Amino acid sequence: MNREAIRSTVAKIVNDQPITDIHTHLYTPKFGTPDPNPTKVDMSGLLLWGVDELLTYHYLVAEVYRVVPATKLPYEQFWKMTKTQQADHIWKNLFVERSPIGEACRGVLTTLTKLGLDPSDRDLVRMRKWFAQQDPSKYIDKVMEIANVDSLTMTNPVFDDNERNRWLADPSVGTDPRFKAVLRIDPILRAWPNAAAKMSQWGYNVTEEVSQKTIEEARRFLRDWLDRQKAIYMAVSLPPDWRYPANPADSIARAGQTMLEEVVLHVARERKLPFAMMIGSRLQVNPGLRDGGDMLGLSDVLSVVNLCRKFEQNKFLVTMLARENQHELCVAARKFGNLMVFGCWWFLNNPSLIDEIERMRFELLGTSFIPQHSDARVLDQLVYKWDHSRRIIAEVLTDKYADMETAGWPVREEDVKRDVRHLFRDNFHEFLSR
Ligand code: FIX
Ligand code: ZN
Repeated sequence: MNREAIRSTVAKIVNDQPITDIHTHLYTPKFGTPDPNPTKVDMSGLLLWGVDELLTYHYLVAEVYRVVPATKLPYEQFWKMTKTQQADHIWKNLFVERSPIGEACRGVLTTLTKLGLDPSDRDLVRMRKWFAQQDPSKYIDKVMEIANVDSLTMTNPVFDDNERNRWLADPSVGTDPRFKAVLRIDPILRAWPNAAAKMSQWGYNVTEEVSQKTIEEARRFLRDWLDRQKAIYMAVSLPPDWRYPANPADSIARAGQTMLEEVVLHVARERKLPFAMMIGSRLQVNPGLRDGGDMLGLSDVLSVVNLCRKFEQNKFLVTMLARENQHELCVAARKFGNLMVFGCWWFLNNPSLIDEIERMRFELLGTSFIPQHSDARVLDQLVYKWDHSRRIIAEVLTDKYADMETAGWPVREEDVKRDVRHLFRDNFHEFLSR
């Protein structure tokens, strides 16, 4: 096959491959959709969708404050605006008065175009009318079909009151064949004293001091929620200064380490579930931007190595936020079969970085990794996040297959199909069931 033939074959196979999206912030319709004029913002419906949610994505809120500073529009004033007013502000300043060339802006355009809504007439009102006609559950099917995604993995933070109360009120809230749940437990490792206080309010006999009783009760807590959610893995995000083993002088980090070793990894092993670590998020450096106020920091791959070596019976799904950690993480995965590298997370989810990272991963890991996840917070984002990533991954794969062909191993369509199936679905499912 010449390069052009390889390119078109690979592009078609990558496009036709249904994807299991292993990390999103999307929800089943039973979790409700936001009330346009919410009385209690933090108790609003959780499934975000539609053009105003697309435009008020926290990536774009952060970007609009680059062009209209808080000295001109104080944050609290922005958050008092209705979602539609916020969306109008972002559309005007990032799309109309400047070219929407940034990845998050371009993503909105790709989504609107692939939904058949030509954004070039810049008429938000017309587009809002179209979205208002959609039924959330049917719309999930439509978006999954356009994005060619056949399974969505939620992120279910049990320490979030709005989320937890919905599970307690109706455990079937997560029951939807299109969605799988993930037990997200950041406070247990990031701030054990706060987590302990909440868990004891919920009837678990735990204390800040990590006694044997606390360990037993915390394990019971995880088992209860894994059963309630039928979660397929447990997950946390960790700060750049997370270390394993923890700094002995830091009592909170030490408590977090004991909870990790004695509770989280113990129950994960018992249930044969992977433990996902998303490492490198430095939270709320600018609280005014709310979800848009987090950033990244260089993290420690050796801590991941220490954990994989010590807990060889555990399975670890790992993604890191700093570009500078990607090479070392790839090499760490060459040393530990219980380490599955996944995704170009958050600030890495940009074409130039996806290209660089995937190229390096194919060269160091062959097809034994999970190239991407969407991290979609708004349902419609699935359309652009997978469209953009598929194109880049197909380009990189084309180069790799062309090099393989030059080296004397002919490219066969059935082999490409098998490899792409591994990358976008089977590596994850095999890792879950291993
Ligand atoms: O911790 C996470 O799951 C992050 O993905 C999110 O918190 C982050 O805000 C995000 O949306 C990244 O894309
Ligand atoms: Zn996420």
